[in-house]
Amino acid sequence: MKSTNFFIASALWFAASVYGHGYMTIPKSRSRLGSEAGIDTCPECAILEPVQSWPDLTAAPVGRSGPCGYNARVSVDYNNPATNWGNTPVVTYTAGSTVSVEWCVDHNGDHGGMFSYRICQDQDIVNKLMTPGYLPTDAEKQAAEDCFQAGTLDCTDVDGQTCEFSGDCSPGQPCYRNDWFTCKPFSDTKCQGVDNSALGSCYTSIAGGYTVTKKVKIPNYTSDHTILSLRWNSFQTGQIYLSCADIAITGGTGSSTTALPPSSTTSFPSSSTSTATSSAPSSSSTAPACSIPGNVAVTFNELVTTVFGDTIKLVGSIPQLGSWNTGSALPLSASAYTSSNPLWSITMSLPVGASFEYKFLKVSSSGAVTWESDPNRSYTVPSSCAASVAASSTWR
Ligand SMILES: [Cu+2]
Repeated sequence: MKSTNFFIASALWFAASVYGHGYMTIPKSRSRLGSEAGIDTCPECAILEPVQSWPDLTAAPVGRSGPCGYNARVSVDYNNPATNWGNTPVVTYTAGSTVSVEWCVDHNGDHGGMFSYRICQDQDIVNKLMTPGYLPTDAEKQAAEDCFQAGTLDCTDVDGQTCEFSGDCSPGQPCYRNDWFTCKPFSDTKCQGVDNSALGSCYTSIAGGYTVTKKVKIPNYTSDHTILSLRWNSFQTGQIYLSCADIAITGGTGSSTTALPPSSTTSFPSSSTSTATSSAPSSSSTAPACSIPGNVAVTFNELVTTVFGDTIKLVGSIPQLGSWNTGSALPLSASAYTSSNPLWSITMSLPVGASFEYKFLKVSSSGAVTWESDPNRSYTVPSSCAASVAASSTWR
């Protein structure tokens, strides 16, 4: 029995040290876009290794991984735009706003540790990561990384957010800091313990993922196209995970130099997820006042044929949507349901700019729960107070 346990433990260790891992999912990172395009078969596998990832979180140079990550498994360098990522922002944020961001940790590769989101406010440096056909040198990648590290979006910048010290770090060690975000102690629930979300609440290719959600404050900075980077330092293994998303920031007073011209206009939410009919996030300053300050009425419409006794519910990655807890899922109304237009609907007040993933559930009269098929749907509430918006989709 003991030897069996030892064998299993060894196998798990092997799995954990080889597989697993994580990547930014909200906003959609280049890795996620690579995965959705079928190019990256393991978006959670962009690993910088072997490096000293603990206890000094900022000591290791990024090498070829750069601030956006290099996935050696599929030989994709995300520090360079490609057909399916890097050419346009996936989301527009308002300077000074607080937004929800998410990464996904794989079940087999939850190595604990700490992570930070960063924005480099030097457009010339960031442009090196956004020039089609140009692969930055390792020195340029490191210069960019240094700029991103100078632009950490501190946990402590968000009013009311709990910013803990890592249970795997002692006072006096360089990891003893709460400007970065921490996973739970490695002996406890690790990174998946941050949200306590369900297995499969976000996509990973190996063993299924758990969402890790935090709030960050967008700096007072303006750019038509810049980059948000995630750096996760593993506690368990000598590994660092890097991924990045293309974003725009409006309304700030600070900007350094000119962004590269966008190759096309921004489209978001992506057509690959839900079909969202919304007034596009507006960059104008003439938005009407929010009926509830900072909130927008969002209507979710789902076409799904049901039988008597069924209920359609909505659950998602943010607290307003139950944080993936099916017990907290929100019931939709069938008041407009007809056999030719089987409409279930719910309208909720959600924070401007909130980005999240969600799914619909079918709950039968017996209590049996059926999830929609993967992938998760995604939505970003417009950054202006439009009167109301709707996200419409059909059960899958
Ligand atoms: Cu791993």
